[in-house]
Formats: sequence, structure tokens, C-alpha cells
Amino acid sequence: MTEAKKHYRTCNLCEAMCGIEITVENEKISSIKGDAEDSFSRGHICPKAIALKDLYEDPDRIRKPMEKVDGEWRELSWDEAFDKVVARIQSLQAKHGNDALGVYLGNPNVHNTGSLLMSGSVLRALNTKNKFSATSVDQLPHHIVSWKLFGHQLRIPVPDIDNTDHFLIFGANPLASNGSIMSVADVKQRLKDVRKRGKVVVVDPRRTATAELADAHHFVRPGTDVLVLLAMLHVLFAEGLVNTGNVAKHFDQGPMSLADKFTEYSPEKVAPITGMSAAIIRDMVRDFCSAKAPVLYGRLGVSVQEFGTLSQYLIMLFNMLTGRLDSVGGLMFTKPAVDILAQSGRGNMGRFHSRVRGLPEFNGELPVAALAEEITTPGEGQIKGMILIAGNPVLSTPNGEQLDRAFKDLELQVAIDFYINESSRHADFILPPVSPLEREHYDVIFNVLAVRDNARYAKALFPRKADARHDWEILLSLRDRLQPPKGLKEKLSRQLLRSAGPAGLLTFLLRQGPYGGGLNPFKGLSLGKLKRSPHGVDLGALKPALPKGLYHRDRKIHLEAEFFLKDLARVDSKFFDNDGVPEKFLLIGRRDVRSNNSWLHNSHRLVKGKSRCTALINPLDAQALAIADGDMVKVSSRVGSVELAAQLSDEMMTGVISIPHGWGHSLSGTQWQTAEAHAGVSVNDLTDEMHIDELSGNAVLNGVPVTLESMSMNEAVSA
Ligand SMILES: Nc1nc2c(c(=O)[nH]1)N[C@H]1C(S)=C(S)[C@@H](COP(=O)(O)OP(=O)(O)OC[C@H]3O[C@@H](n4cnc5c(=O)[nH]c(N)nc54)[C@H](O)[C@@H]3O)O[C@H]1N2
Ligand SMILES: Nc1nc2c(c(=O)[nH]1)N[C@H]1C(S)=C(S)[C@@H](COP(=O)(O)OP(=O)(O)OC[C@H]3O[C@@H](n4cnc5c(=O)[nH]c(N)nc54)[C@H](O)[C@@H]3O)O[C@H]1N2
Ligand code: SF4
Ligand SMILES: [Mo]
Repeated sequence: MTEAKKHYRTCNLCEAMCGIEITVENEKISSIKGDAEDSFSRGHICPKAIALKDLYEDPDRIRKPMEKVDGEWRELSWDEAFDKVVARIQSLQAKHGNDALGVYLGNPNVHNTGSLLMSGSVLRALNTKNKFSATSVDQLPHHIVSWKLFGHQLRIPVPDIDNTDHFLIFGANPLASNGSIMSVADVKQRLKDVRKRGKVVVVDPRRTATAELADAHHFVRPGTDVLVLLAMLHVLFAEGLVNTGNVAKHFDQGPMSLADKFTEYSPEKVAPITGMSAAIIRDMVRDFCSAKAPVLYGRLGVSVQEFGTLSQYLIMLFNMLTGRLDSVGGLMFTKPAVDILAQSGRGNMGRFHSRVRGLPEFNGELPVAALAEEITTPGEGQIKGMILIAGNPVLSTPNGEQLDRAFKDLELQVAIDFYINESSRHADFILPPVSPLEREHYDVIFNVLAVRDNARYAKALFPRKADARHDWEILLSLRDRLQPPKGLKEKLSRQLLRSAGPAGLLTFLLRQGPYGGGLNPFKGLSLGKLKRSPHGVDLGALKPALPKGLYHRDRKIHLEAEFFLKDLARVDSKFFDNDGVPEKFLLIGRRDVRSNNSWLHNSHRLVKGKSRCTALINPLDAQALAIADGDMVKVSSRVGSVELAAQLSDEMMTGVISIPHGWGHSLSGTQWQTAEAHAGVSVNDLTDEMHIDELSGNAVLNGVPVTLESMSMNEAVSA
């Protein structure tokens, strides 16, 4: 028996960036634990970290390139695969135009150092307008707000959780998600610490684990946060509570001029629609303003709703009007060791629009809610082929069933993924990268969003096998064939990039970054130093950064009231120009600590036990429809219906149903062996691709009108 070896790295599965300690004996992982000495996560992990071992060992994980021939998968060599894929892409684009090729980038790309640093060139080589990503089923509103206000789409301030004494949370459940646009490991303890200093208050249509831990929880009717936030701003102005503090001098125009925008939205007026009483709304604001270091934070529950962008703007405005931006304990900007903002576009919107529905691009990407129609609607620019890079849009984007049908008819589909999922099952080629433990890791993006500045780097635990490829190698190989180097100089520089790899780029980026030694290789934070610091380097608590931290040329915060508040017309027509609230149920999502979007469901330890894909319903609603706990119910929307078991709980607001996303693994042709028993249904067979946040094009995944019926009388189902 060989000696046990310890390996330290950051778990890349979610945004929390937990440090883990992996013990390897005889080439096998014998344990994965939280790294107690990690500079950021202090020993915290969740059950998913251990699934890194399952993922590495999973016999179902694809390890060789594959081509589908007459409906059967066959393996091929990398060179053969690259040649064939590129030939097919080129003939498709030659025949139908460049835009006939669509690209979808899924969430794991941002958790992958090599993909993040090296995917740009292949995307440019593909030269298509039809680029989509998980951004438009997620954080697009945050990018637009930061781009408009602070001048850079990635300049997103995060709650200073370690210093706030009053944490007001709208639409986030960090106890399940482990934090989002707030990279924070060990969030439970950190929230408990906030409570010791003051209060945690949660606004959510469901009494989640986070709400249970909080001092107060208020139900809100899904999709009506915008009204609550407008009323909160109304109270700020009406009760003379505006105090912009240190933020005041950074505005491009006086925010007091906005007062009259909110006069119409008194708490009394919005209360019946939102389900939150006027007294609660008023007290929430007064309480916030009487705390020493309060912060208002809104996340996914607020972003993916009909007024997601306006709501995120109002959240930012509220923080600014109470002096809580760039202030200790408030919303703070980070200072990451790799300054990826300097390397990326600041943002752009509406330079072109989607062909069929005319939805605006943001940062060169179109809203994914428009993907299916771009495939199915004939005409110039119609998408005829797709490349999926680490994504599963059939399960993760609205009206997934329609997209599934659209994918079937494509002339070409290529997936870069190590599983055959519900989307890549339609592929002609699958190019599988190595799994996370076989590559190096440095969190380029989530350090931009972390509650403490820190830097950690880990080499691959297992070197990649000779016949395996990293994501970045796959991307560069495609690019080299699509766009061969023009001369010797370019050939050499590409070879140099390949041999340097992500580590080479990181060496440069760290040196150029705010803690690096610049031209002096012996000074400052370097990759070498990180290699010698397996538990990472703490770079300190977040510090005020204005005005230098602003990206507008005038170094001012642009209020941009016109751009955002023009959407009030839509708010008024939705909520006030009709006969009140519709009768239907409203659907929301939910996350569980043992799931990760639509994948990791092949890890037995993460799916064992009772199925988690249930419809959570308030017992009063269930009673009215004669639904008992465990009964099969049918939930239907404009676009489709699903049948699943009901789970009754008063943690749900009445009139609201919750179904988790990422399930629905029952489709044939996939490789989810373990999940088969827990296939579940896809909630995105209910979400509606036509129901979007019109200001951004972001999908509406929360507050979807649905009907609910009992199926207990249906013998086919009860049998
Ligand atoms: N109804 C509803 N829908 C939602 C949400 C919701 O709350 N409700 N949430 C939305 C959100 S926030 C997101 S981010 C999206 C996520 O949606 P997607 O990004 O489309 O889907 P994932 O489930 O993350 O799919 C990840 C795929 O990437 C593969 N993968 C994992 N790691 C790697 C890697 O390193 N390289 C490669 N090449 N492949 C890899 C996995 O095998 C898997 O097939 O879902 C969205 N959909
Ligand atoms: N375990 C686990 N962790 C994850 C993921 C995962 O799938 N599983 N996914 C990762 C990803 S990609 C992301 S983006 C993050 C997301 O992380 P979070 O932003 O924390 O998202 P959720 O946990 O979905 O919490 C959203 C909350 O919003 C509530 N909500 C729904 N509709 C409304 C509404 O209209 N108004 C209000 N106020 N609240 C509403 C829901 O009930 C839910 O409690 O999580 C990440 N972490
Ligand atoms: S919380 Fe996220 S980063 Fe931490 S161990 Fe779990 S999945 Fe990994
Ligand atoms: Mo996400």
C-alpha cells in the first residue's frame, strides 16, 4: 500500500468556492473533506463536494469522442472527430450562412478556468450572431444594471455579509444554493453571525431553510417584488429616510429628482396585489434605516421574473438612497487578484436583435427564450446547427419540450460535454472533456463576486490521460481548424498559448493584477506563491472602492432612471389596468443542496432517498382541490403540463406551487443510469418562452401562471 496523499483545491461545482482536502490512496480517492485551513471557506463543504469523486469514477461519463451513425454511437479518434466536426460546421455555414450555426454556453463554463480564459477565440471563429447562454435564464438583469450604473457588466457589488447587521434578502435561498452573486462559503454560520449583530429578514413566497433561520420571513406573491420595492422607495421618500451618505458625491445627477416616480406606489396600494401588508412594508423600511450597516440583496427569485431587471435596479437604487453602496456592511465591490474586468467587454445592448421576435442582444448574446423559434422559423439566418458547450437547455430553459423537438430536426448538433444529457442526446458528435479533478483550477469569475478577496490555485489532482482533452484544448483545436494560423508568427504564438495553457495565462494575469508585482517577477502575488499556498491566500475584507472603481469615463454612477423606469408603464398595465389578480396558481422553482441544476444526478449519493421532484403545495390549496400528500397532480400552463406527486407544506404561500428544475431525465437516449429511478419531470415544460422580462429578454421562471388538478381519480396514474 502506498502512502496516503493529500491534495487541496477549490470545489468548482457552485459559487461558494469551498476549499476541499482530497485524500488519495493507491490512485483512488479515499475521502473528500472540507479544508479547515482554507483561507476562504474555513472547512465548510456540502454533500456535492464528495460527488466530485463519483463524477471522476462514473463509468457512464464519456471519455472518448463519439459520433452518432445510423442512430448508434461509435467512438472515434480526436483528430478524426475534430476534422469531421469542423468540416460539417464549415459546410453548414457555407450552405446557409454563418448565423445558421447556433451556440449555447451552459453554466459550468464559468466554473471552468480553461474554458473561461480560452473560449473567446473559437467563438469569434464561428462568427455567428446566434449565441445564447444560461445568462438569460439567470443573472442578465444584474449585468444590465451594473453596465448602466457602474459602466461594466461585471462590476456587480456583493453583500458584505461579514459586516452587515441587517441582511434583507429577496428571492434567494443561500442555505440550499450556497450563495449566488455572493460567493460565500459557510453561509449558514455567517447568517447566524449576522443575527448576533442584528437581523436577517427574508422575503420569499416559500418559507425556505434560509427563511427558517432568519429573524423574520414575509411571504410575497411571486413576480410582485417590483411593487414591494417601489413601495419601499415610496416610503423612503415619503418618510424623509433618504440618506445617500458617502454615495451622494458619486451620482451623475441628484437622485432626489426621482421622488415623484414613486408617489403612486404607496404600500397601501400594492399590499393587496403583493400579499404583503402595508404595515410590514413600512416597518421593513424603517427597520432597515435604523440599522447601523444594513444591506438589501435580491437574487435569482427576483432576477427571473417578469420585472426582473427593473426589480434589480430598484434594489440597487434602494441601497444607494440609503447610503449602503460601497459602505462596510452594505453592497461592496471586490478587488480580485485576477482583474478579469480589464480583460472583458464592458457590455453592450441592442446592437442587433433576434431574427424572429426582435429581442435585443446583450454582450453579443441573444436571450435563450428565443432559441427554439430561431431553429423552427424558416428564412434567412435560420439556425440549422447547434454547438452545446456544457449546457442542457432542454431542461434549463423555458418551454424545454419545444426546444427538444426543435433540436431533433437540426442538420448538425455538436456537444462538448462528458454526459449525454437531454439536449446532447440529439447530437451527431460529442466531444467529452476531462472531469474537474483532472484539471487545474483558479476561480476567475467567482472571486469577482466573493465576500472576501482571496486567491487559490490548484493543479490537476490526476493528470489528464494521453487520450483525453481539456475543454480548452477542444476549443483551441476546433478554432485551429476553423481558422488556420495565417503565417509562421501566428502559428508560433498559438503553439505558445497551448503550451502555456491556463497556468501561463494566470501567471500573466496575476502579475498584472492589483496584487501582482507587474514587471518584477520577485514581487507581489504570483502563481508560484499560490502554488506554495495550498490553503489559499486571504486578501482581506472588502474595502470601499469609489470613485476609482467606476468604469464610466466621468467616474460617476449613472442613475439611468429613464432606461429603467420606462418599464413602469408595463408595471402599471400589468397590475393596475385590469381587474386585479388572476385566479390561477403561480409556479416558482426551488433548489436542493444535493442537486446542481440539471446534472450530478448520476451520483447515487446525491439522488438516493425519496424523490425530490415534487409539487410543493400549501395544505389549504390542496384541501380545496381534494389533494392529499403524495397524490399525483397535473400542473398545466400555456405551453404544457407535467404530472408529479404533491407534497403538502405550509412553508408555501397559498396560491403558489413550487417545482424544482433540472429534473425530467426520463427521456430516452440519455445516460443517467442512477437518475432513472428518480427521473422526475421538467418544470421547464411549464415555463413559457413567450413570457419574458421585456426590458432584458431574460426568461420568466418564477411567477408562471399554472392550473392544478388532482389525478387521484385517474386509474392510469394511481395504478
Ligand atoms: N425553471 C427553472 N429553470 C432554471 C433555473 C431555475 O431556477 N428554474 N435556473 C437557471 C439557472 S440559474 C441556470 S445557471 C441554468 C443552468 O442551465 P445549463 O447551464 O443549461 O445546465 P446545467 O444543468 O448546468 O448543464 C450542465 C451540463 O454541463 C456539463 N458539464 C459540467 N461540467 C462541465 C465541464 O467542465 N465541461 C463541459 N464541457 N461540460 C460540463 C454537464 O454534464 C451538464 O450536461 O438553469 C436555469 N434554469
Ligand atoms: N444546491 C444547489 N446549489 C446551487 C444550484 C443548484 O442547482 N443547486 N445552482 C446554482 C446556480 S446556477 C445559481 S444561479 C444559484 C441561485 O441561488 P439563489 O439565488 O439562492 O437561488 P434559489 O436557491 O433558487 O433561491 C431563489 C429563491 O427565490 C424564491 N422565489 C421564487 N419566486 C420568487 C419571487 O417572485 N419573489 C421572491 N422574493 N422570491 C421568489 C424561491 O422560493 C427561492 O427560495 O444557486 C447555485 N447553487
Ligand atoms: S457548497 Fe458549492 S463549492 Fe462548497 S462543496 Fe458544496 S458544491 Fe462545492
Ligand atoms: Mo445560475
